[in-house]
Amino acid sequence: MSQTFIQQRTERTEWFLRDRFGMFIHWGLYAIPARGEWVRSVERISSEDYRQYFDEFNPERYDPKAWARTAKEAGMKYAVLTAKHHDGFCLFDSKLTDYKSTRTACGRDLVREFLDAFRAEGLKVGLYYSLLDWHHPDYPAYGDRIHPMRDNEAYKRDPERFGVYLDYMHGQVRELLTEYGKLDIMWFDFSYDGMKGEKWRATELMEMIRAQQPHLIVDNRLEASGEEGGSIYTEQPSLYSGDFASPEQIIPPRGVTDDQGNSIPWEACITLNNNWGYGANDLTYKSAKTVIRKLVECVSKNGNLLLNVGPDAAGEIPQRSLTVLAEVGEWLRRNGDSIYGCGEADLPKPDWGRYTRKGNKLYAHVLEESVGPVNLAGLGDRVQRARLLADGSELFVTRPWNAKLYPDDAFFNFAQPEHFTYPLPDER
Ligand code: FHN
Repeated sequence: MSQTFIQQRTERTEWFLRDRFGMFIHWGLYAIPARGEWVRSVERISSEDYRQYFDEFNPERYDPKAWARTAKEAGMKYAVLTAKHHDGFCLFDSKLTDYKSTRTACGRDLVREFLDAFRAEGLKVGLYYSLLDWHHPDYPAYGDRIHPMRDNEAYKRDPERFGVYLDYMHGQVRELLTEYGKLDIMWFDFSYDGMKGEKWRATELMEMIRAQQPHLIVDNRLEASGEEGGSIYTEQPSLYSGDFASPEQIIPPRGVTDDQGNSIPWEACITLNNNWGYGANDLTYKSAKTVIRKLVECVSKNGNLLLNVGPDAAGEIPQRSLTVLAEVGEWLRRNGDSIYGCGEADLPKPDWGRYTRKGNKLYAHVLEESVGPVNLAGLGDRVQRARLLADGSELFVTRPWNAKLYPDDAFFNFAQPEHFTYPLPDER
């Protein structure tokens, strides 16, 4: 693929790499059983039995404006909502199916309300769209097969039949791109086994996407999954390799680079508890401290964090999620300069934490309790001054007591000057 392709990808993702922190929202019929979004497959729920959730779905407390305020106050700059997950239920008013929110008791176009509310709060907006579809009669999963995505008999047996599904899938993506205003992200999910790339007619799909919304950024899962990355990691990315890699429930040890070592846009998608969809009994929520540390780690490696919430069947984000997000937002209100617009610092990771960098500003995230001054090893005289970002207070930068031994070291200390054991600048 040409440098122009890479250059266009760089231009498209400029806002994405600046914003760094987004909200992932997995919501749909599976919020009623409240055992995660794979419940139909894992528990082998038949189409008939799963239909009960369609018949009763009526999220009366769905207030996307409240969701948008929550995301904004948490310091999130963009949000991605499931427009359709693997169960095939559409949260938007698709003309290609009746298996949609506007045909349930709520009668609402949940996607349109989400987009309007989050745009009104100034957030960028994205839609997740499942390539798999356990409901559509022409998708291999038709019928009640456990882990249907792994069982592709229908495709092998009758590609024509699967082609009918692909026309449906492409048609719905076109609906989302042409009837819901300017979108910022399309988050496809996911390729697997032999189902990747042209098996989805991905070139045709990407050409349509680029024609309809050329600025839109797309993830890499038209040819990849959460575990594998696809050609975006290579020097020859395909047309449908996507604009960013999407490691899932992990933060890559050294960030994400192509096979030439060039950093490429990436976003770690991570759940707040252990479920993407609402899990009523899943109380394994990460603390705000953990979320902040993971956000710092992503940015220190040139990546984004897409943090997931799973609203309940009433349409509300769980209180435990709200509590964590509020605390993260408080930290970002005071320390967001060290996250937004920042990236890796091209310095060895210090023992005490991580660096992020923006231009000539270096942010030292001291994550380990330090005994005495914090060593900015290797930075020596390059550090002109230090300030505590949260309140702007001065931190004295000192040189080691035997500078000859540590010529490239500099230290700063959170303690007040009288606690210093080193000569203060004016005493040198
Ligand atoms: O199977 C899905 C899963 O339900 C969830 O949507 C995640 C989010 O990235 N993607 C797939 C698993 O990789």
